[in-house]
Amino acid sequence: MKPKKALITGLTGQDGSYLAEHLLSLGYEVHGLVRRVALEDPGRRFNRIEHLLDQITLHAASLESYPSIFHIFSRHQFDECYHLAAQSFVGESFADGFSTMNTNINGTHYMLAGLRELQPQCKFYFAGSSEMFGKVREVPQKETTPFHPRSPYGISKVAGFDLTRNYREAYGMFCVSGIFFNHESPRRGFEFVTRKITSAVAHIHQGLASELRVGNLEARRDWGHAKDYVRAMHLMVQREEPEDLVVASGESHSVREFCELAFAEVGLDYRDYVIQDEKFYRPAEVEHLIGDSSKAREALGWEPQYTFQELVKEMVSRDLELAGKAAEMASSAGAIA
Ligand code: G4F
Repeated sequence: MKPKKALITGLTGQDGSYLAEHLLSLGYEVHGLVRRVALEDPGRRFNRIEHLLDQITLHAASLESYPSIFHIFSRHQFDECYHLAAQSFVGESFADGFSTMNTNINGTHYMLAGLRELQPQCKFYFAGSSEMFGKVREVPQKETTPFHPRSPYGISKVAGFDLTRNYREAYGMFCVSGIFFNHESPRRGFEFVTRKITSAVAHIHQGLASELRVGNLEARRDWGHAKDYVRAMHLMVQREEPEDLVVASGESHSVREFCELAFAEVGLDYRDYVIQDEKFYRPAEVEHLIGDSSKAREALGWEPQYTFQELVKEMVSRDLELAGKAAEMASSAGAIA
């Protein structure tokens, strides 16, 4: 049988890299849509997918250019398309809401429009977000909880979610959104709070830093492991009928608890190092996210395999390795000087 062919946008990111690995392990032919600048600077941009480069096919295109997306869809047929690419840092969306809206809303619209025009049979997955719940109307949040986004990012995700549903309803395409709560890993970007914390823990432990400045320590998130969540994406696309589903761990922890646990991994007390700094507060905060994913668990037979504690442990351990190398390099540079 011919292998299934999947296109992933955002393949170089945390979720894209884990999803590519997962699909390859299932025998898929995996293609990625990446920006031309990434192809021109593979050393820096492909750090999460270096080990996959000889097993995947990359196409240069921009989510800001409909012709570039149309070009790919006119030359390659796909069975499944996972649209993960986005400006995904909420903090940055306050700094430049226009770029976030442009990439996230138009990018999603161009993908959907291109598929409708050229390959409407291709199944489409949209990476929705628990940020869409924003100022939450109920606890825990589930599929029927109304959205009340609190950032340009959240607003752009609601628009992407609505676009995805509209293509499903208007044109009968298999278009589905995962409403995913926060998911982290050692491949997380350093701007997100979890990685910022685990990286600081490792640097402090190695004597490379002395403090960690963060914003709101009381914000609560439902944090899972990205590896678990990409399995749920794939399962959602395998269903007979498209249905938007919440995927979450069902546990909520504060940023303070994350700090406490991460510093404790190296025997330190976070209170000696963590400083709250107004600079990292958001103009409008999402205070408390916790998901009810019972529908997804039943429909997909999905269960997360990682606990919160295992997630923190794995992230700290990876950052200790990296900081160890950085400390070695710093000391050998000092010896040469
Ligand atoms: O790690 P964060 O930046 O993630 P956030 O805003 O929850 O968004 C992430 O999860 C969403 C799913 O719900 C995704 F859609 C989105 O793309 C992204 O992956 O911040 C988490 C919390 C926030 O309440 C923030 O205010 O941590 C708080 N926080 C406190 N100090 C901080 C900091 N966040 C960051 N990034 N940096 C801080 O110093």
